[in-house]
Amino acid sequence: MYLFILFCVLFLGPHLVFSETFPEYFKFAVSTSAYQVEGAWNLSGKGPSVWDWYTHTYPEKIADGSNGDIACDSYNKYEEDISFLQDLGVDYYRMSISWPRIFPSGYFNEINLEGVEYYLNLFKLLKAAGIEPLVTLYHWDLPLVYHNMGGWTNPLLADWFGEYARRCYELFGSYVKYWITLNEPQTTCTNAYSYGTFAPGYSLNGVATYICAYVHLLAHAKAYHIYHDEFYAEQQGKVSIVLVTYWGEPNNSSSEADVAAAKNFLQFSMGLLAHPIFIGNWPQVVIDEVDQKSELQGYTRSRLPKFTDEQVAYIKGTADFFGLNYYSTYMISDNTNAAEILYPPSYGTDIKITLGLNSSWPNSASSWLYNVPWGLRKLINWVSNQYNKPEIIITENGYSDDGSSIDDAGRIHYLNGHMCEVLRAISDDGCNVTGYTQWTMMDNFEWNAGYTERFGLIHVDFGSDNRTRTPKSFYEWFKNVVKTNTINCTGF
Ligand code: PNW
Repeated sequence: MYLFILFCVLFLGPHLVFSETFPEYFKFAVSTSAYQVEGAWNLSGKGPSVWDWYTHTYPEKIADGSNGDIACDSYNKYEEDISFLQDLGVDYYRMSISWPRIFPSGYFNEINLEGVEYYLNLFKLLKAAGIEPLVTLYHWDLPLVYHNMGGWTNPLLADWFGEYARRCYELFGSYVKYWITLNEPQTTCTNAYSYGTFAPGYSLNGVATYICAYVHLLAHAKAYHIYHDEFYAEQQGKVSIVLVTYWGEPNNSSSEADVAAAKNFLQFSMGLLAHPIFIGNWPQVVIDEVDQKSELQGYTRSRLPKFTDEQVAYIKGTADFFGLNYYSTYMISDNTNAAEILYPPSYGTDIKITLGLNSSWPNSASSWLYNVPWGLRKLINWVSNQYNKPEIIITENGYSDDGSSIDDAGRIHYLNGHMCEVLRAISDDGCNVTGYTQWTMMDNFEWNAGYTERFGLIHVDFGSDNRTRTPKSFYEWFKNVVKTNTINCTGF
């Protein structure tokens, strides 16, 4: 009998019971960002951001010609938003502060107290509801003046960002214990500075791509050090950054070239930002490839800006956990042809790969988003192995619908699969994942897709003046997972 019980505990336990229960310390959250939900773009003293300028100047670059002028109107409806969060029972709420809402000129010569008050009220209400704020300092809404001075290609932005971070720690640090400096520099440096699809719409592929990453890293490190030098002793919080990549699976796993190509892809996408922070300096493969190619292209210096030894040391170790976003996977093939293409220079030809998809993967309302749950487990393992087993918080993962129905079976399917893979990464693989954040709490302004792609667990009626919020089916499903701390992974 004892032997039988021992057998059950040791062998069956982890599979039958434990594999479906999240660890006790595990935290659940939902996420939003300021520009995507707040609205009130020019009210109560707020200054303009690069997204205000971009959507107003180039409406044709947004799928439905829309903008975030009103968005979900969360500037006025935050109390209702918080009551939804409370009802959901989440441990955290990931949100961002709009820099130009509190410093309208972008600089620190004037402060908009109404904007400060807004965030203080929000944090107080969250605390009262027992919800921990996880606050992103910068989620893409750069004060317009900095864009006019070159934005993320201007290294001085690192100092301005550092000062902005200092002011936020001073103003809000007694309420906020989890800070994210920057959201997804990878996405900014590709979509916004290389391909021209996000504000400010720069098409400076292969050059600005790396300058942008360089400036983000200096800015992040500055904000991290300011916290630890000036605030940590009193505030005792944690500071990190949110990084994203697709998982890259070798197209043909028995082809050495494809396996190497998939490795390169991950170093160029995730490694570009994570290696300097978690290991030190750019990944060697990025240095080698971009330097060599720049020379072949006749540049007098590499397109990859170099860090000094002091900068390498300054950036290294500036994360108290790993903020990881995951949405989808690509099949990666080696592309030796790209190695021969010299002009125009591009990030894509630097990596020398071809991106592919598997036709069996279910799609979403976003052309780039497929339902590939195992990619998340592989990515978590890859991050754990590359960066010495950091604490990982999944800071975004989500699925888009087209807004036509609140019956979102596709979302339940996507998130059930992904959350089960997170659980396996913890219980079967021993990765240190401590939290999971669903993107996003409610339908909102989805950047260049406008309101045509909806990631919310709450539907928002953008045609109604009061932006009526209606929970989708996934809402109750997620609420139950949060409440019971368990998930049914049969068939996933
Ligand atoms: C993230 N891609 O952006 C952002 O942090 C959110 O603001 C955004 O709403 C959410 O994901 C959904 O898109 C991404 O092309 C944008 O792979 C684009 C990609 C990934 C993430």
